[in-house]
Amino acid sequence: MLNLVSSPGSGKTSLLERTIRDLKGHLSIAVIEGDQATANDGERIAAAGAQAIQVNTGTGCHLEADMIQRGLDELKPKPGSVVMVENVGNLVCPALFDLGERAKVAILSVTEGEDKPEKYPHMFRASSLLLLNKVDLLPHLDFNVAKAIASARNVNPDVEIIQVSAKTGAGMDEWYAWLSRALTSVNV
Ligand SMILES: Nc1nc2c(ncn2[C@@H]2O[C@H](COP(=O)(O)OP(=O)(O)OP(=O)(O)O)[C@@H](O)[C@H]2O)c(=O)[nH]1
Ligand SMILES: [Mg+2]
Repeated sequence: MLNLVSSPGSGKTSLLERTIRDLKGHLSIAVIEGDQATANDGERIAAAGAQAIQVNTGTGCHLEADMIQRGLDELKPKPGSVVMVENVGNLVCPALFDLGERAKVAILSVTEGEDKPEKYPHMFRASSLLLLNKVDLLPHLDFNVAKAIASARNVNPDVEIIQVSAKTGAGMDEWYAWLSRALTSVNV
């Protein structure tokens, strides 16, 4: 199980949709979607072809382990499958809760500014992997990739970083390779 954490709109659901479509037939993926309200993301995941359940947290700003337990009871993921948890979008509270995941994966998109890792260090320190998303937009922005990478490594020297675009598919093979390694190792 991986716990996807990020600010709202960085592209968590888009990355999951593309991953599900690209890995269809190779990897069984089940998704627990966390949002304060709406079933939008659960519906998007189902349309992409994966089992999904939607958890609405109301006023809550993060998922907790008992919600995951109830979600898993309902999902009943097949042995050998990957459960992707899309946490509620924000860079603060999801960092503090262990859901029983193998790893947290942080997503930062290039429209958010390079300094986010240092401003929200707990989230980036708790994550094993950082997906830097929306790199297709770089030609239109002042975003400095080297600065963003330095900011992430400043708070978490061990974090792995992969530049991706859920829109064009750039870098996604590297993410799938990471996923494949995570499936076969205990420490990611
Ligand atoms: N250009 C571009 N747009 C993207 C990319 N990934 C996502 N988007 C767009 O960014 C917006 C938000 O994407 P979502 O996938 O809904 O983001 P999210 O992180 O799941 O959002 P919440 O669940 O609300 O926190 C949508 O309009 C996507 O089409 C990308 O790689 N490039
Ligand atoms: Mg989403």
